[in-house]
Amino acid sequence: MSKDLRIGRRGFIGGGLTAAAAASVGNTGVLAQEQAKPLPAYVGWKDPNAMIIHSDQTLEMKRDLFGSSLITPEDRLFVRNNVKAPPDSIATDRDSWRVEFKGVKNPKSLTLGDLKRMGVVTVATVLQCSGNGRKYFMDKLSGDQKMSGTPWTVGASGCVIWSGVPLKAVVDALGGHVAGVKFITGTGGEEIPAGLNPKDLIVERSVPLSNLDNVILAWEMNGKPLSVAHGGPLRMIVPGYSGVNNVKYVKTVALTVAQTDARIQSANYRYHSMTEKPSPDQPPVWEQPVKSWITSPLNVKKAGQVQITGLALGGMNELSKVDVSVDGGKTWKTAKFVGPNLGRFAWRLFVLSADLQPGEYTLVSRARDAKGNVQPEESPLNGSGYGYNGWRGPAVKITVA
Ligand SMILES: Nc1nc2c(c(=O)[nH]1)N[C@H]1C(S)=C(S)[C@@H](COP(=O)(O)O)O[C@H]1N2
Ligand SMILES: [Mo]
Repeated sequence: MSKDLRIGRRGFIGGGLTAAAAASVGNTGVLAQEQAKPLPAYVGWKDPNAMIIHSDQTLEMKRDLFGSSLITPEDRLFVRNNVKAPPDSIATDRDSWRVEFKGVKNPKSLTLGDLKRMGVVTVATVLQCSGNGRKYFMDKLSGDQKMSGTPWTVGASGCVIWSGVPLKAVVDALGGHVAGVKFITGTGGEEIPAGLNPKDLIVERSVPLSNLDNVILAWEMNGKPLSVAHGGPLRMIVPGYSGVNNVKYVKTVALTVAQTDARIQSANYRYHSMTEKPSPDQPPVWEQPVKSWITSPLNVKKAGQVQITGLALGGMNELSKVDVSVDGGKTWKTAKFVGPNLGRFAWRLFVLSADLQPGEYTLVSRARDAKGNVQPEESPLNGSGYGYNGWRGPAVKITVA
């Protein structure tokens, strides 16, 4: 039923209604269906009231739940699996989980127990699906333009604290990397069903070797052993890089000369135009761009003093400033950063105190990083809807009475 509605929604768009009208018509129905779905068993412990269930493999956190304490609790954090998640039994004996290290002078298989003896660091990062905000691209499609993928708004994101061993410490202990390598390639531990081509399904991602000082192999999230849903027993974290590069249940870490030819690297997660087919020579989805959005208020307000709050991330860079507009981007005021700065890979909370008289307001925010990159009004459209960081898309319309 919900599948039919989805097809119906695309049908509407193809059928010549304006994209916005189609989205609002279609969406009410799709949302109603989504709310009715129960949580899938492997994430049955999530807060059911916090999640928008797009499918069993794609669960988004509701926008009004970002809160104002920076860290996203695990029971609300979005979930995205490209293939079916492995069973919880892979984490029965966590310390015996094995990881194969390749592309080092002394290649070796190490257990999680071994890794825990080699070093420990913590890092706060924004974990965000590469397609977060795809809905804002979809809303603007015209004519016969089509885009597939989950229509995430802002909730395929969270800021979490990881603890684990720096990959550099492991590579050093194994004699350093062999000559000529250019990438760090992590492989997920999902079992590929027999009869299917592993290259088509395996979650194997390559990122540039320049990340060697940042990457950690994490066994803990927000102070607890990492759940299987979020990649336990062990996950490769590439701080600043979008979701897909953070390989869950990592079972092989290889320093490689070339990027993997797995489909998820070679064809998927590439920036390509609406008309091009994905190919390995297009830019990969790696570093996250500077981005922000309003988290409160999201609806009707009483006239008077209002604290307008939001979240901003700099991707690879520190943030320098966030501006907020209550008139849809005509005029801007600089917001204040609030609370601890958990480092350049985390997001920051910002607030603008405003005196709002009765009327209609459109709240938007625009972040700038320390290198001078600023959020554009709209992100350039790309065929798969990756990397949306426009300030216009997540605008909030409120009525002040
Ligand atoms: N092994 C493995 N790692 C994976 C995935 C996956 O399907 N399998 N999905 C990726 C994608 S597309 C995203 S957005 C994030 C989602 O992380 P989360 O489910 O912990 O929120 O994990 C990434 N790492
Ligand atoms: Mo993703």
